[in-house]
Amino acid sequence: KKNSSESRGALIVLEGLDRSGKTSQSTRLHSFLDGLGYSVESWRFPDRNTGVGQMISSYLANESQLDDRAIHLLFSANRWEKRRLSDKFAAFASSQAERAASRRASILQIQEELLGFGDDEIIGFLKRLDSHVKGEWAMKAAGISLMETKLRTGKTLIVDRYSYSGVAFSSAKGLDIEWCKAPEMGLLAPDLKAAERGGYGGERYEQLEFQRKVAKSYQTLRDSSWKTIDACCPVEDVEMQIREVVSDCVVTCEKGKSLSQLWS
Ligand code: 2DT
Repeated sequence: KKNSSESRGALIVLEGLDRSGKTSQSTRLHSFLDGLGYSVESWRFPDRNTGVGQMISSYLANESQLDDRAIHLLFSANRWEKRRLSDKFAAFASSQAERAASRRASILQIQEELLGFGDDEIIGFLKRLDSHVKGEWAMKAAGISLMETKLRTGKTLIVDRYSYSGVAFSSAKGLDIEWCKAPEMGLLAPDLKAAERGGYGGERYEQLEFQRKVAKSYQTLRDSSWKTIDACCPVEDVEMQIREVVSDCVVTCEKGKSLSQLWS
């Protein structure tokens, strides 16, 4: 694989209105990067598989009603919960940090025990930490996010919707934009946001009038990592536009562009 554990992967976010083709484009992009030899993983928000995700899913399907602010915070919580390493690993890491600090176990022994976790990204990360710092490394590992661990160990993440959807959709309902941004603060900022323009959407939000408001909210969130893709043309053309901006981005990240946090 091209992204050796030495260089980091890119955090690529695809945003856009409903039915703008994000999901099929993210699949196409995944195969493209995979074909170039990158190690890639695809995520999407909302992640409907978690407990919070199930509440979101039933809200979107109009099976439950929630206050606008409550659903906003659930969408945000859904990103924060994905940030965490598993409780099991966090507990393990801090107990091992203690063992290493008091020299009851060598770094090597602990690394071997880590193999039981089977998450090669986490192991790879821990192995590269400076063994001279002794106990500190496991502490660091316990505090670092799953997303960051993956990126730092060379995995490129393609994320279908992220905080921008969170802010754009909720502020389109009339909530204050700064209030909407606040709970996203501290999540990792993407290296590239490919925002698809054009196209729109049986779920709750798929009405033209509302989509127009969302489009307006997206505009206010634009910054330098934001590349607009014209999604009105044939899918292959959209695919090419995305390939171009992504190719630049993965190379910059490989060369060591630093990670930052929202909303910087
Ligand atoms: P999908 O159809 O892509 O699953 O999205 N949404 C999404 C929000 O309102 N806030 C968020 O934070 C996110 C990630 C956009 C389902 C809908 O959920 C909206 C469309």
